[in-house]
Amino acid sequence: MRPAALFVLATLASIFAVSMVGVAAPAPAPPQPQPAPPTRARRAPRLPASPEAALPASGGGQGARSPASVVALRAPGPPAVLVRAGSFTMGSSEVEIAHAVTLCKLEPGGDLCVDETEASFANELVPHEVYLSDFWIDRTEVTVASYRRCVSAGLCTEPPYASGGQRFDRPEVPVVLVSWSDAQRYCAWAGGRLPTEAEWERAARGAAGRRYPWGHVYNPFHANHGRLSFDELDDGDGFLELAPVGSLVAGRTPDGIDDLAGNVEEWVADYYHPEYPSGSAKDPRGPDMGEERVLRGGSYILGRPWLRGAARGHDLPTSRRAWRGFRCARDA
Ligand SMILES: [Ca+2]
Ligand SMILES: [Ca+2]
Repeated sequence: MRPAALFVLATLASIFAVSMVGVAAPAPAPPQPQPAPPTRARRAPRLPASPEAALPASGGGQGARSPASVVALRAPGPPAVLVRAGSFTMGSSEVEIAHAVTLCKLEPGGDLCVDETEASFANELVPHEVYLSDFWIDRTEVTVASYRRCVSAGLCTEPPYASGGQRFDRPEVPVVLVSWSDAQRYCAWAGGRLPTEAEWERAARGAAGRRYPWGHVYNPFHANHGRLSFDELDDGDGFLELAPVGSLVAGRTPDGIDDLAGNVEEWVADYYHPEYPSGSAKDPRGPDMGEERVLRGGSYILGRPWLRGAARGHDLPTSRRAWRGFRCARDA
């Protein structure tokens, strides 16, 4: 189902991700029965024994540089945005998924994207009508500064920065190296909860189903993204690794929500299932059980197709990644 080229990419990417953090050069990754395509899903099987293995290149230092083309304003705004009740279409059609493959081919390593890549986006099927009640969602990803308050209160777990991720321990950037339970615990402490997958998609795509948080057309300066390449980091947006939350104002949704595409991918509440239930739904909360939890929005190591508002990632809830954080939601 998947081409050898993609397997080679996934294998080399694994080797690269580990070698970048300065640990002993690993033996080539053993062949896997079902090598994953170049999506977030490919990272799920290689859970690190320690957080170092989840850390990307250390060359970023503070992870940012600011070319003149990037306006790094962190304009103050409300901590949360109210999304009014209504219906929207969740998920993607076959045509939209084919377009995602086209987007993949535009990446630097796009020659490795073939039509079979379509399989990796098939988890967005099928489009279905969802009605959501009013809800609040955080305007930004949860920052290190905010998360630290919960740690100080004795209710949240300190992220394992000491294991090689000290450069991510900066107050203005999103907290990373957090498990799904860490995220859930923080949101409860803050008086909320993780957004449902449907709420997250509604926030990112709006009621009319735009492709990206800012609109329908990809713009590399509107999100802190990465790329499909052996080097997954891309500082063309001004940031090699984490950006302070709300840095890319042009990528804000019309509702005023920041970084729903890129920077850190975000845990949401739902268990992951590779296909949506058919039929319409009201305030869906996902499957009753599962092994993995859903991730949304792409990150600073992923390229354009994975930054779409409909794109879905997934991983074990105990996993911790240097490109993964969360934001909270609340009932209205
Ligand atoms: Ca970037
Ligand atoms: Ca994000």
